[in-house]
Amino acid sequence: RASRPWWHTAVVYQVYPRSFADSNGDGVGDIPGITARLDHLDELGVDVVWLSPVYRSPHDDNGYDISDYTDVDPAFGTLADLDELIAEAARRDIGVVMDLVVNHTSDEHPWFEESRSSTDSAKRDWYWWRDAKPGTTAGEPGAEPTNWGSFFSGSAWQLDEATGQYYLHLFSRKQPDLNWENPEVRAEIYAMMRWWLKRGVAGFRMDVINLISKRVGRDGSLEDGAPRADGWGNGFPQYVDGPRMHAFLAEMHQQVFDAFPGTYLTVGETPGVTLEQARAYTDPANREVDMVFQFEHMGLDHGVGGKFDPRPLHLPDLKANLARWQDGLAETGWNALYWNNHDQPRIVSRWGDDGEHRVVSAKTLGTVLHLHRGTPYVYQGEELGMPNAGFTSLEQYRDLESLNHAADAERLGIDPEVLLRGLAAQSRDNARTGVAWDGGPHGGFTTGEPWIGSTPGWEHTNAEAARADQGSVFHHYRRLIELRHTDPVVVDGEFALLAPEHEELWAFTRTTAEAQLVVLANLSGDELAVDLAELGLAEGAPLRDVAVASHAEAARPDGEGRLVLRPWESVVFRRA
Ligand code: ISL
Repeated sequence: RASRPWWHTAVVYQVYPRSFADSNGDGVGDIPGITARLDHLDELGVDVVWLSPVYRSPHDDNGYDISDYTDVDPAFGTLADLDELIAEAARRDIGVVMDLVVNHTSDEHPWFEESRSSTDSAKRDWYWWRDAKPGTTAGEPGAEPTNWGSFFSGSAWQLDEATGQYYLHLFSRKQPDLNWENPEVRAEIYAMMRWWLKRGVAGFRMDVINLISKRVGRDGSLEDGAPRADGWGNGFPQYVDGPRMHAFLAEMHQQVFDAFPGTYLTVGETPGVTLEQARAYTDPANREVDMVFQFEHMGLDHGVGGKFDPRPLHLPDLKANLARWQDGLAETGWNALYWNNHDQPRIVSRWGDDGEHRVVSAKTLGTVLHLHRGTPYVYQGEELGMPNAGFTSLEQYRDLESLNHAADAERLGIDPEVLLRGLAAQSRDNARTGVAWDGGPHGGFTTGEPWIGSTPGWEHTNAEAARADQGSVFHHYRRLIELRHTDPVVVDGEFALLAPEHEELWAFTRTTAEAQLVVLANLSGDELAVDLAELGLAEGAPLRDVAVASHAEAARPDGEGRLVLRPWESVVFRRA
């Protein structure tokens, strides 16, 4: 596979700049802070940094509401700072991938300001403006052009008093959706992307890219959705994977990436994506994107009331889900592998044990993910085994999804205790506290007052302590990344899930013509005896060589083909 693209063997590290490292003591992370910490990433061994948005923004959604795509927000630094970060990363063979947020802009973007200025503005059609529903009066309940609910509670439509029309915002009111049907909009976006490629970026992570094509009738009509639990309509069928999705992505590829020599990493964030759709998006023959983030596994602990109504994970569901994606994209397309990002609770708290077994459970979760086939993503702090934020009162939350949900809780009949429990388990703020660099105040994230509370435990869970301890989560992730870089079986090996129904054991093999990796992981706090014959592993070369393991002294099979895993222990054997 000499001709495979470089990102097949790469590992990506996501930086959420606001919470990574603060260089100037204002309590907000910034670009010079990232540059100063590049050696941490270099030691970890990652190939790419994906930077969550650093563009100019009013920060209604922490930078996912952009008011200038070609400038850096003063809170994060300057364009010169960013150029320096890109250059310093390149010196360490690390590429910088930018976040591309083009389903919507900020309502403070000049395009939207011009668009909203009058119904016959030249840019009116750059966004989704619609009259109140026929037979209603604008502003009254039920007058919204469709019944779609927003991702962040409430209607997806906002009335603009000045012109008497509504605009669409699938996310916050300050994130109006761009109208991709308009060719001028697309041309502006492609030009902006080329501008970034010229600046030396390694690619793009494309925010909610599968929502850009809305299902719109010839007469401009948009259809209502079926009622959802909160009373609003589910617009998903009207804007997820819409009719012109593939045309838009293919056009983007041609207008942007084909215009520059070299290969880039492109990853689409695609909520609600199906395996079949993902195959089409990532089939190299279609020339759209390299890989997509799927969300099915992230929904496995969501209850009937949605993400803030969590239920326990049933391990066989998770194993089956990832296995299905492994098989589904084995021949065509490519997987993006992740446990965490800035929108999800911390994995060690979510599906590991952030108490007694924090270190080993974080390592084992890392092992199972990184031994799958695809490109793994590590979210800042995951390599330290950082747990959830541990917030216990509403005042501690900053995220607008969480705050809007809290504001809606009474109407939804959610008891305040239940609300706090739901937020503590699932709020996006769990992943947005400052990274703990050392044992100092706020874990050394800032010398000032951080913009959000700090995750307790930085005295022991911090980067300095982790780097000094060969048994840390950090060194385990470093070994997993190194294994991917040195062992082609990790990259290419065919995936086979063993014992799919087992509720504690996660076992699978990765196999090429030359060698096989056998992954055995105990996803429970109890000792677990594994019978190799039952798993079909008794045949073939003995399991002797350990490729990577959660414990310094890894479990070994005894003479009878039995192997006992300690609580949360995992071991990866390699045999020829
Ligand atoms: O986090 C979510 C809700 O729990 C997801 O539905 C999330 O909103 C969705 O994946 C889209 O996320 C992306 O776009 C949003 C932004 O708020 C997220 O941070 C970003 O990752 C709007 O730009």
